[in-house]
Amino acid sequence: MKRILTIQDFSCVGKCSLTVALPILSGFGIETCALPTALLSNHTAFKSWSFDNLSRDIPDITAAWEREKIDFDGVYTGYLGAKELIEQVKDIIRRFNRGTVLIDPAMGDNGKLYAGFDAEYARANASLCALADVVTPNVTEASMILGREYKSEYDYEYLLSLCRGMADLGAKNVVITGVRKGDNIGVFCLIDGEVFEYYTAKEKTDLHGTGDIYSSALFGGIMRGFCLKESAVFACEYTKKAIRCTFLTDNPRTYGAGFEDCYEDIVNFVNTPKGKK
Ligand code: PXL
Repeated sequence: MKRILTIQDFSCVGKCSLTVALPILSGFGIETCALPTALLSNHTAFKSWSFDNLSRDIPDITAAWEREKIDFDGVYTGYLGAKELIEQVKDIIRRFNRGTVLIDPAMGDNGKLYAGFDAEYARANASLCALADVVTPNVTEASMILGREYKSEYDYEYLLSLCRGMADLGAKNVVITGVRKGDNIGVFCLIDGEVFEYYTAKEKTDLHGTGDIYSSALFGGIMRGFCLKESAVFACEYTKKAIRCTFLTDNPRTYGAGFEDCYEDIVNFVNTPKGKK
């Protein structure tokens, strides 16, 4: 069984980051270790929250891992929460990773950075994205990291230039998430230097934490040996279904998407015949 490390915040309420990544990656049959970068009462799309930056704990944690000779078959990072964590995460990847790196530079959406982040934080993420085998920004994140104009209406050339910009930073493959195309939503990717796009019908409302569901499912697929395209397609379909499942319940939308209700899709995907891999 593959052992991976995911590094993101722990939001106690409102499914996102670790509370999404842990169950999804476990569902893929992957041993999932977790390093929380910050502890929040709830994510920052609620009206208020508490926030504790855990960067002070990281030196002791990594020293213990070193003593125990712990390492990982892959590292997946998401929302971090503070600028100093970026350098710490880069150091962890260098010291403990011996496989695939997925960087989801979670920091904003719809043209705006999340509460607590500024342009300096966005730009500082560029050097982390440089370490990625796969980087999964949305259009907002890619434009902010690259210091480019954000466009809410975009075309093929704009998306391709964002991908090339991310690749120029050093990211080997780029998956731009949450890309709108008419009534559809999906991903615009640069995989091994070639464009790949995949879209599904867009559900009626945006939901919080769906980028985390996408990246977790994508990383799960990759770590179970599916190619990046196959994993990207599955992650689109799974995210869409999780959103649809949410609307079958009366759970308030801030609490996150109902990915638990379509959990069996992960197991079915993992068991897809070998030819699909
Ligand atoms: O990836 C979304 C996310 C993760 N973690 C925290 C957040 C958000 C989005 O707002 O606030 C703490």
